[in-house]
Amino acid sequence: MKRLKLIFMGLYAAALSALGQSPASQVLHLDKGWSFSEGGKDKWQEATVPGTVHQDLLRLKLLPDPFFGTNEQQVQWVEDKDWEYRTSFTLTQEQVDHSGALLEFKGLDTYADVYLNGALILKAENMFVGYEVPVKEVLRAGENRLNIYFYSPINKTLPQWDSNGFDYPADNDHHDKHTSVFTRKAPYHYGWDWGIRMVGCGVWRPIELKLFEVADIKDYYVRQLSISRDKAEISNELEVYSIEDTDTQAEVVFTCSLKGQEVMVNKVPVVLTPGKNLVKSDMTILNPSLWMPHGWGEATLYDFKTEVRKAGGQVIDQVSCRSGLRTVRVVNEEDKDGKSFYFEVNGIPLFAKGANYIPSDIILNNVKEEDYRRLFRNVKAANMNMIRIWGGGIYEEDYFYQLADENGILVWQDFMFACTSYPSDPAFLNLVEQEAHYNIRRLRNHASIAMWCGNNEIIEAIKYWGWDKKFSKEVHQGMFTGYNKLFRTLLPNKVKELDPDRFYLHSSPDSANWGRPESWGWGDSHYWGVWYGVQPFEVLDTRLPRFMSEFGFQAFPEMKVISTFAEPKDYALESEVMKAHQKSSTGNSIIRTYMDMYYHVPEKFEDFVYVGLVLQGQGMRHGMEAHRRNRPYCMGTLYWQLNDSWPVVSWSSVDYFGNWKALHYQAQRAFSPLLVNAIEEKGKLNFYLISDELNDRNNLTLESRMVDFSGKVLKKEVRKVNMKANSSTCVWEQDSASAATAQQRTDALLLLTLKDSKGKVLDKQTFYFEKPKALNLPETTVKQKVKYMDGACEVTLTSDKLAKDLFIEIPVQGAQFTDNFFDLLPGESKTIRITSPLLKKTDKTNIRVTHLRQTY
Ligand code: NHV
Repeated sequence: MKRLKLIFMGLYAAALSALGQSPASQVLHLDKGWSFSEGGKDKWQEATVPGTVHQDLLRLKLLPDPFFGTNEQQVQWVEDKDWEYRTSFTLTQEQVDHSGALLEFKGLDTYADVYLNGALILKAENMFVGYEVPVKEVLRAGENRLNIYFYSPINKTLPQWDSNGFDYPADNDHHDKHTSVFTRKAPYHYGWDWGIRMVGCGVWRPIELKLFEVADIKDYYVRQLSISRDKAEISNELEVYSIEDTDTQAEVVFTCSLKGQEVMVNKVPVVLTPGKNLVKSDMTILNPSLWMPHGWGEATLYDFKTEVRKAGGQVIDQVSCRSGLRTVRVVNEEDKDGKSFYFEVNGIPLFAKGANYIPSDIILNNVKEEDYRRLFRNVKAANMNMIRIWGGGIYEEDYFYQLADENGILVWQDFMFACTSYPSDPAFLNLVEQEAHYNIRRLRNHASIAMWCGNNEIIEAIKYWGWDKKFSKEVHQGMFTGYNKLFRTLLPNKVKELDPDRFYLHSSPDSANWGRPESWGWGDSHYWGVWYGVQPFEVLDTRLPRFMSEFGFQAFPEMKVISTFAEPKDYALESEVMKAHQKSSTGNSIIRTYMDMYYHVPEKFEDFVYVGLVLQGQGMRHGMEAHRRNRPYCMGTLYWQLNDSWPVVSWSSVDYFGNWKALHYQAQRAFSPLLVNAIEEKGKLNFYLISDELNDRNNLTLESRMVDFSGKVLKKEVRKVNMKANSSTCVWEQDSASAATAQQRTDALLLLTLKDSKGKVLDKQTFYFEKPKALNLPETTVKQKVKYMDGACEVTLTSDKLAKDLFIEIPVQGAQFTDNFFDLLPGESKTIRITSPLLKKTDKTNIRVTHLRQTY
C-alpha cells in the first residue's frame, strides 16, 4: 500500500486554496539531523536514519571492517551497549494546527523507548512491526525533539535467560547464552551457519510524521474473491479512522486501472463515525488479464486506488496499490504416495523452480533498491519462478514484493522463526500476534505471495534433533505445547482472519524427514542426506520428495571475493581467517570428501576453490534435473541457498558481491523452460524432454551426437520427437551397454540438441557417462581474443580439445557474464560478453581462464 505523499510547498498550497481546497494531509520524513551516542555517555556524533548502529560506527571508523580477517570478534562489544538516537524538527503553527498527527515508525530494531519533547510516547519491542503513535497533544510549533533510547537486546533479555531454567537449543545463535529466542529480531543477526554475528540496533525503517484532517486510511485490502478468465470478483475493503467527534459525510472512490486506463470506478457514499470505520465495495472486472508467473506469460498488474473525499470533493486521504489477478492453490492432499504438495496457478499445476532467500546483507540498510533489482534479474535469468523467504531473516521490504509482483516470481513466505523452539508465554504470544497482524496486512495485496509458512524446521527439530535426550521430559513436552500455541493456533488463526484466501503450512518441512524413508512421500521436504549425510549426489535421483523446499551444497566464493577479506598468507583451508569465514564446523571436510568422490583434489588453494565451485554446481544441477524429471510426483525444487549476507563460504549460488557461482549457471541450465536431459537408470540411458511451457511443441528433432574429447564425431542419432506441455516425458531409451563402449565412456561425451521444425535450437546439453575424475580429459590450451570497450568486453575462446567446466575470471566484482562455467567443446568458438560499469576500455582488464584439466 502506497500513500500518495503531498509535499508541502507554499506554491502548491496556494494553488489548492485557489481551487477552494486546502491540502488535507502531509507527510514529513524525519530522516535529517540525527545524531547518536552510546547510552548515557552524552557523546553525540552524526547518524544516518534509517540505518543501524553498526553502519554509523563503521562510517565514523569506530569499528574495523567486520568482514575482513578475523575482525568479526572486534565488533562484538556493540551488542552489549545501549545506544541513543536523537533529532529535532521544526513545525509551523499551520502544521501543528492539523487536527490529526501520527508519528509512524516503520521499523525500530528492537527494544526502544521513544520520547517526543520529553514525553515517553512509545516502548517498542519488536523489530518486525511498524508503530503508529498519535502525537497531536505533544507536538508544538517551532522545534520538536525526538529521542530514541535503544537497549542492548542481550542485556535486556539476560534476566529471562537466567530465570528460564534451560538454555534454548538455538545453535545458530553464536553465543553461549542463547538469548535470541526471547527477542523478535532477525534471527540471523545472532549468527548462522553462513552468517556473521552482528547484533545491532537502530531505526532500520523510516519514521514519518503524518499531519491530517478528519480521518486517515489505516488499511486497504484488495481481496480477490474469485478469479477466472471471464471475470474477476474483487472486494475492496478499507479501514478508515475518523478523528472527528461527530459523524462526517464522505464519499469513498475506488478506482481500478490497467496501464493507465480506468477499468472500473466505484463511488460509495459513507458516513464516517468517530473512530474506526470499515468500507466495503465489490467490483467485477470482465475478461481480466491474469497475472502469470515467470515463464508462463505476462505478470499483469492492475492499479487499485482509493480516495476518501469530503462532501464537496476535498480529498481527505488516499492510498494506492498494484496487484495482479490470479489464483494460487496449494494442493496438499493425501494420495496413494503420501501427501501431494504443489502450486496450482490460475488452475494449472506449476512446477516450482527456485531457491531459498536469506537477507541480502547483515547490515540491512546497506541494501539499496538497485540491489533488489539485481537480485530479481538474477532470479529471472536462472529461469526461476519462485523464491522462499526463509524464516531466519526478515519480512522483506515492500519494494522486494513489488519486484516479485512485477517479475512474476512467486514468494513462499515464512514467518520469522527458525531451527529452535521459542517461548510461548502470553507476553511473547502477544508480540507474535502483533507481528503477524502487521505483516499480513502489509503484504496480503501482493500477487506474488503464494503461501505463508509458520517456521523453518521447528517441528522436525523438536521431533528429531535429539532434544528429547538433551532436555528433561517436561521441557521437551513443553516445546510441543508451545509449538502448538504458536504455529498451529495463533499464526493460522491470524492468516484465516486477515488473509483467508492464502494457504498456511505450519512448518517446512511438515512431516518429511531426510533420515526416514517412510516419510519421503509426505509433503515438502528438506533433503540434507546430500551434504550432512555425505551421500553421493546420485541419491537425489531416487530419494524423491513431493516438493523439495531445501537441499544444498557449499562452495567457497571465487578468489576475487576471498581476496577482499583474506591476504595471500591466509590462503589455506584451515587458516584462522578462512575458518572465520566458514561457519559450518564440518564444511571443509565435507567439501573435500565430495571432491574426492568426483574430482582429482587439487593441491593448490586457488584450484581447490575453483574445483569446489564446479563440484557444487554440477552436483546441485544433478538434483534439480532429477526433481524436474520426476514431475508430477515431485512438483518443485528450491535449492538452499540463493544469496549471501556477507563474503563467506556458503551454500549460495550468488555471492555477496553479486558474482554468480557455478551453481547459478547450472541452475539456469537445469531450469531451462524446455530441457533435454539424459540419465543412466537401471542399465538404460534415458532421454527426457521436460517442458514448463503451456503449449505442446510438435515436430521437433532431438539429435544426440557422440564426440570424443578431440572433436571427432563417433556417432550421430536423430529422432523426431514431440514435447508435451507442462510435463516430463522419457522420449527415448537405449541400453547403456549399447550406448557406449568402455573407452567411449571415458573419452567421449554426448552433445544433445533439441530443435524445432525450422531448425531453431530450443535446448542444448552435454552428457558424460562417467564422473569427471574417471574421464580422460585432455590437456589443452584455450586461446582467447578480447575486445575491450567501456562498460563491457568480449572474449572469444577456442580450444582444439575439450576444456571442461571452463571458468572465466576477471578482477571486477559483480560483473555479468553471458555464460561461464561451461564446457568449451573441441573446435568450438564461443564468445562471452562481460558487462560491468567498472570496465574501462583503456584498463585492458586481465582475463583469466581455467579449466578442469589444469588443476591436476
Ligand atoms: O545448514 C544449511 C542450512 C541452514 O543454513 C538453514 O538453517 O534451513 N540448513 C540445513 C538444514 N536446514 C537448513 C538441515 N538441518 C539439519 C541437517 C542435519 C541434521 C539436523 C539438521 C536451513
